[in-house]
Amino acid sequence: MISGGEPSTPPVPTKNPADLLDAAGGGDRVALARLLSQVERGGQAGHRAAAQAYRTGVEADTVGITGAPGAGKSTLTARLIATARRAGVSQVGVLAVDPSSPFSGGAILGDRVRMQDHALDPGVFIRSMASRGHLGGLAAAVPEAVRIMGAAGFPLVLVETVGVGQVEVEVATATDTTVVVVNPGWGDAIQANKAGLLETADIFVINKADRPGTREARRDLEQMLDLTTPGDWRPPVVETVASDGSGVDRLWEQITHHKSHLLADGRLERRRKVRLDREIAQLLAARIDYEVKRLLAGEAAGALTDRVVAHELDPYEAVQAMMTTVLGESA
Ligand SMILES: Nc1nc2c(ncn2[C@@H]2O[C@H](COP(=O)(O)OP(=O)(O)OP(=O)(O)O)[C@@H](O)[C@H]2O)c(=O)[nH]1
Ligand SMILES: [Mg+2]
Repeated sequence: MISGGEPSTPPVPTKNPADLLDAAGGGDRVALARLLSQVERGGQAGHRAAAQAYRTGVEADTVGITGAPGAGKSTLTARLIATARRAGVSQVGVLAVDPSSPFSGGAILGDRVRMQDHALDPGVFIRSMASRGHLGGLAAAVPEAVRIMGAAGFPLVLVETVGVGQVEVEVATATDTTVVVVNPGWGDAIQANKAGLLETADIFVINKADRPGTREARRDLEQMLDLTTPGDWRPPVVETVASDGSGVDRLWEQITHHKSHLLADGRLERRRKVRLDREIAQLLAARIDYEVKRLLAGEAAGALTDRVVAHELDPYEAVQAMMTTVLGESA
């Protein structure tokens, strides 16, 4: 019967991370988006989702793309998506992260527009993320989001981060390969150096190489690289014109090359361990901070302070008593 029947009941949307992750792995983009919203909001639901993803043991290769506003990161990212897809990568996930923006879920409109070539490709998923000022901030949410995309079956996740500040560097280095984008002319390379990007870059890109000053930018970068202690990987400097695609194949080659370098001699494991150390330290600090605030808001803390006021306890004894409450007998 076409009309007059019972209205069909829509499926009950689940919030259970395990079910959502299963659905996301099966190609359900709504489920994937829901999981990413959970980690973006932070807190327990996000942690549960990320924990579920972690337990699958499936991880994406990750490439961070960072640089000053307007350097051409989104244009470049759109090109890289196309290159990766041509190279046979089954699915490419993109996280466009703006640490300075309080908006999210599509806030980075420009990125959406520039990447819209891929909107109809079912092998591509693009998501914007902004800070929203939650506990731990974006630096905590990004690795969780990457983890979810990896577990949902994306072998490659590109993370575009706007800006060259502390948080941006942190987000950019939460990936296996960090690409730092600068533009021709003097100054950009020096800015990148000041922001600590020189040590964290695995690959430098001089984008907008169709403009004057490309040689100077290369010279600046190479000179700075000469001065840094030689490791076992000297970041290559790749020139691109993202707007017409020149140089992007060479960039992809260098990304692949860096991946092979990481796979040799256990470098990737070491790098991931450093990241996990940092992530665990941040999670622990956030957790302790939360517990301390909860404790201080409670009645017991007020009672302890009263006893300090009455000279029954000194402030250090009061702190010790609170530490024991937070950390148990080991405090
Ligand atoms: N001439 C020239 N323009 C380019 C090139 N790549 C990008 N652009 C232009 O530069 C502008 C900024 O490009 P985006 O890709 O949005 O740069 P972005 O780094 O993602 O910018 P934000 O995300 O806002 O920081 C756009 O107008 C692009 O068309 C290039 O290689 N040459
Ligand atoms: Mg952008």
